[in-house]
Amino acid sequence: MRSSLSRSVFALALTLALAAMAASAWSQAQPIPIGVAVAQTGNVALAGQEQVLGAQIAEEYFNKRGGVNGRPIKLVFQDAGSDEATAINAFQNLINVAKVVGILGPSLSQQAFAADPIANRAKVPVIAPSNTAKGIPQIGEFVSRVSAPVAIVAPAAVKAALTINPHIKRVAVLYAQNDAFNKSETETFQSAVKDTFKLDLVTVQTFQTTDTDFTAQVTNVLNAKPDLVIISGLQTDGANLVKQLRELGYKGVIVGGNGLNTTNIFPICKAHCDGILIAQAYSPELKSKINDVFRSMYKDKQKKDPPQFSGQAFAGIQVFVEALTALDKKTPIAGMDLAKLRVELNKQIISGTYDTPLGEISFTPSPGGEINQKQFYVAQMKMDPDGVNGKFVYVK
Ligand code: 1QQ
Repeated sequence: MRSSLSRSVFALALTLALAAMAASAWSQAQPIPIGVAVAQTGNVALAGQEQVLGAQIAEEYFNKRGGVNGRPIKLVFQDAGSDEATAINAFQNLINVAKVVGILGPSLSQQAFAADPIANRAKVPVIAPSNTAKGIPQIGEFVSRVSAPVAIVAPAAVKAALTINPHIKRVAVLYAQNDAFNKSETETFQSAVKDTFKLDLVTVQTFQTTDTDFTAQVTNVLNAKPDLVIISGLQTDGANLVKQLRELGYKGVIVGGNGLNTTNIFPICKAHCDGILIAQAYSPELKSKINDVFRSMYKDKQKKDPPQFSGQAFAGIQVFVEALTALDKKTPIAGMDLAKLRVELNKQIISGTYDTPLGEISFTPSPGGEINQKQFYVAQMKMDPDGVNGKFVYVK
C-alpha cells in the first residue's frame, strides 16, 4: 500500500519534471533561434541576398551588444525561394523543426499571402521585411511589417518625376499581372497619376514576371507617346523591360516600382538603367546613431552604401531582439514554453517603438501590425558610361 503510493507519487513527480523539461526545452537552447525565410534562390534572390546581408549584420551587431539580456540570438536561414510552395515549406520547417520564436520573411507579398496564414494559425509572429502590397497585416494578428506599403511610398517617385520634368502630361503604365505586389503597386501608381497629379493615363500594358520579350508592350507604349513610363515588375522582368524600352527608342522619364529597387538589376539593364527613379523607405543618409552603425558595418563588408532591402531586414531583426529584451525584463522568457513565448512576443512587438535605420517605427495596435513610419525618399539610378557600375543617388 505504502510502496504503491510512493510509486505513484514518484511517477507523478517524474511526469511533472519531464513536462517542465519539455516546456523549457527551447529555452535551454542557447542561443535564441529566429527564423529568416527570404529568397536565397530563384529570380527574387536578387533582392533576397540584400535581405540576408541586412539580417546578418543585425545578428552580429545585437549579439556584440549582449543579445537578449545577455543571451545571444541565432538566425536560422531557410530558403523561401521565389515561389509560394518553397516559402510555405520554409515556414513549416522553421515553425515545426527549427522551433524558432518568430520569422522574418518572406520576400514577396505573393509568397506572404500563401505562407503567412500558416504561421498565423500556429501563432508564430511574422515580420514582413519587404511585403508592400495592400492587405499584408490583415492576413492575421501574428503578421506585422517593417516594409511600408506601396500606397504610402510609391507616389513620391511620380512627384520626383514631375520635378525633373514639369511638362510631363502623358503617362504609360506597365505591370506584371501575375504578382500580388505588382497588382497592388500599379493601383497606387494609376490613382496617383489620375487623381493626385491629374495626368493623362494614355495606356496600361500588362506582362508576366516570367516574360523576357516585351516588344508588343513597348510598341504599344511608344504609339501612345508618353513622357513618363511607370513600371511595376520584379527584378529581371522589370530590368529587361527598361532595356527594351530604351533600345526601341523611348527617351522620357522612367519610374520603377519597388521590384526594381536593387543595384542587382544593373547587369541586366546596364547603361539603360540610368535615370530610373524609385521611391525608398530607407536612406543611408539618415542621421541617427543606429543608422551610422548599420551603414558603416554594411560599407565595411560591401564597399558601398546599404540598400533599402538590407535596411528593412536589419530593422526586422532589431524589432525581434528589442521586443524579446523588453518581454524578458517583464517576464523571464527562459521560464516560458515556446507556444506562450511566441504569443507574448507578438504582443510585445506590436506594442513597442523602435529606433531603427528606417527612423523611428512602431505598429498599429492589435490586430494591426501595420508599420508607422515617418520618412520616405526617392533615389535615381546613375550609371557610369561603361554601363557596368552605378549607384542610387538620393534626390533632394
Ligand atoms: C513585395 C515587394 C517586392 C518588390 C519585394 C522583393 O515589395 O512583394 O511586396
